[in-house]
Amino acid sequence: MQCLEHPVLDINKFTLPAKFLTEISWLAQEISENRMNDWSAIQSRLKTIVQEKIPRLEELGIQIVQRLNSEQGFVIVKGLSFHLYKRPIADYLYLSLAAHLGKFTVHSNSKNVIWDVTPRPLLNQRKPTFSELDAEAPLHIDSAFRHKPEEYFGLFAIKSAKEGGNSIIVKANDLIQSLQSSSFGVQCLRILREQNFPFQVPSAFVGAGKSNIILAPIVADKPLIRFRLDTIEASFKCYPELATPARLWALGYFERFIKSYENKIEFKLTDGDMVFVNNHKVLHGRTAFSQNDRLLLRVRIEQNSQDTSEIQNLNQKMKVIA
Ligand SMILES: O=C(O)CCC(=O)C(=O)O
Ligand SMILES: [Fe+2]
Repeated sequence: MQCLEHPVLDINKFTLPAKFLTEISWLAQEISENRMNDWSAIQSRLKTIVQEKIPRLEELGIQIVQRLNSEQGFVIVKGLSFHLYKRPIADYLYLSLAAHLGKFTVHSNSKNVIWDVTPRPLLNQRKPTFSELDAEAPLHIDSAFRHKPEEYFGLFAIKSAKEGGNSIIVKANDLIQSLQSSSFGVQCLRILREQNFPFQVPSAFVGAGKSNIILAPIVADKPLIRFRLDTIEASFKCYPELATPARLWALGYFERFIKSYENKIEFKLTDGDMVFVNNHKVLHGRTAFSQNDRLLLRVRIEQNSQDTSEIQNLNQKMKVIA
């Protein structure tokens, strides 16, 4: 695997204003206890507080959105040191930054917008997700089963693994371009674009009497790429008639292509680092690890429709942080 350059925003000497933590501790507590259900109201409050008290965090949020919408498609943020605070303060600070990227989505089986990515014993027979295991997570996008997967997600490393647990990124644009360099690749791409593939919807999301799959192409405009092999394979098991020779061939070819693809970007989030990813333009994965206390906090975020004009306005008055 090639080790390509990765984009980093390093925030040196970031300090919170005096008394800030005492002022926000009640709100942080309420958020963590799930006493507040209206996430859009919470987001507006977080944004107002940040604008007034920590404008640097707002500027950083804007910079992150710019990077996510640029050709880079992801950005690593270092130096904030929010992991040094106890939860729920660390959660609060993370959300205060992430609130500037768009609208949080809630996790299926909780009312919370933060999901702990950490290995855990499974309580029922449910199929575990990548975020509950220490195994490798092969390249995928998040929420591949949603009609409109969230545009962005973030991971904040409270505690990273000493060995393994590295993040892998592949930019879909580059992947698609190199797929086009052979005639088999072009053929594969045509099937990935023109045929619908089934994505299994986790049981927690399925209403009574509803189908447990959605059908969508793997390569499209929005998202540019939609891929999660295990959910496609699980759907083929339930609906074998969908596993046509063309789909199986294209999937097999694509999987092998991704495995041997050289332009993978691999990096390790160390304690306190965050990564924000454009989930519509980038595939991500994780190497295996064996450390029960690895803990990343994940948020998923829908893009605000007014983003572009907001970014342009703020761009003009923005100072460069890094
Ligand atoms: O553990 C990680 O680094 C990422 C996990 C992941 O991609 C997921 O839970 O969807
Ligand atoms: Fe993921």
